[in-house]
Amino acid sequence: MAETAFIGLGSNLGDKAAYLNSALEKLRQVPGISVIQVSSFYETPPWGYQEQDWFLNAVVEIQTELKPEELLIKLQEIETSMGRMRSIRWGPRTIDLDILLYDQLVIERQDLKIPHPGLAEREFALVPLAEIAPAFRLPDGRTVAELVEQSGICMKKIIVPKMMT
Ligand code: A4P
Ligand code: MG
Repeated sequence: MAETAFIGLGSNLGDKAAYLNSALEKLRQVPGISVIQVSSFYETPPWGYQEQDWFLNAVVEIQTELKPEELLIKLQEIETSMGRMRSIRWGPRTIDLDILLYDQLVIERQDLKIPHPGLAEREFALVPLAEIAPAFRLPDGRTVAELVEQSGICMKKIIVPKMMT
């Protein structure tokens, strides 16, 4: 049975919009993944390691037949195919694909944590997620909109550039 999942996309090197669009195209081509909705692309200040360029972030809703572990492997293959190198933690990257939510599943493994542990504090993930799925329920029963409200995040703080497709 297909499950609903949300993937966070981020890029802060080179032509960021082209990297996001290319990752979306590659996601569409994966057997067992259907892209349902894509958020706007958001320009966001770097979080964590600050000595780097601003990011372009987005969130995509998918329906997938893949199990979470299989989905993670596919996302990592896409990252690698797009020249992603892992050097500095939280550092610059051509493309970063994170599983934010997968149905109402909770996974607590070293290599896979769902919901994504940073979700509640990260405007760059929460704002695009709330744009496309405010009513989606987290494993704890709260909706995405309730999480945004409780986190005190201001939805208008992030610049939304023109849709670049
Ligand atoms: N991993 C565990 N759970 C997951 C999950 N739910 N989805 C593991 C994806 N991967 C998950 O990730 C390290 C390991 O996390 C993987 O091997 C996987 O098994 P990584 O992508 O190799 O390294 P990373 O991305 O540098 O580390 P991390 O901790 O994932 O960083 P984040 O949390 O992705 O943060 N600022 C703005 N404005 N926008 C951004 O997009 N991104 C980061 C990276 C920092 N600052 C940012 C942004
Ligand atoms: Mg990551």
